[in-house]
Amino acid sequence: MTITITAFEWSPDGGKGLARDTRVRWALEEVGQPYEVRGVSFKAMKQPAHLALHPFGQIPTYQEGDLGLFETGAIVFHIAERHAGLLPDDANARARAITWMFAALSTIEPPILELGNARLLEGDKPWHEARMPLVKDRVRVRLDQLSARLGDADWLDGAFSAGDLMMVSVLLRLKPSGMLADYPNLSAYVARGEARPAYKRAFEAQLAMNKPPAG
Ligand SMILES: N[C@@H](CCC(=O)N[C@@H](CS)C(=O)NCC(=O)O)C(=O)O
Repeated sequence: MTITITAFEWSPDGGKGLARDTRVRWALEEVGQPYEVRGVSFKAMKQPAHLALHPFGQIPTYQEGDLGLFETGAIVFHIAERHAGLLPDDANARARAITWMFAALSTIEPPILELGNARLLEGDKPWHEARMPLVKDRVRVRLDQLSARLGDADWLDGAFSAGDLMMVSVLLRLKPSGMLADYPNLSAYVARGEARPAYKRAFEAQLAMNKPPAG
């Protein structure tokens, strides 16, 4: 059955791979599943046809036969459950890998998103300069803890898993801030993720379809 995902017709990051379709592409590449991509404009994302697929008017979505999914956590989990390669066979190790997926999305990603929003959307506010240290501190607390847990391991819990895929994807969003440079083990962890052939294919594919709007 054909898998179709949606992605920005033109991503605001100019093809740096930070839009969330990249993590879905990466998961599909890791498990060797072919997929098609339908680009959507910002305008189309808020229209009824797309809202039927994604109630919040966002990308990515995932369609496979009569199954329609949104939310990258659910999509990557679905891919990992259906195909070998992203979750361990051992039940406890599998549960821990899933725990890391949730940790990436619900503990690490929120302060990173907050930082991105503060930098991109609030730069002109009179309180911006005063607020930035607080926002950065919230990110640092989590990076300190994650760095301590990872230590000198290659991946968070044994072999590479969907938990690492999600964690690396989330940490990649910190790149523009330069904050990862203070954490050599996390920087190396992210670089290991980026070096995976499946990530490279996903990155190249999103870059190839990233065309600025005409005019
Ligand atoms: N929690 C959602 C977040 C989805 C999301 O924020 N998508 C962004 C692109 S990376 C988007 O569509 N932004 C446009 C908008 O919200 O209007 C997920 O993980 O799938």
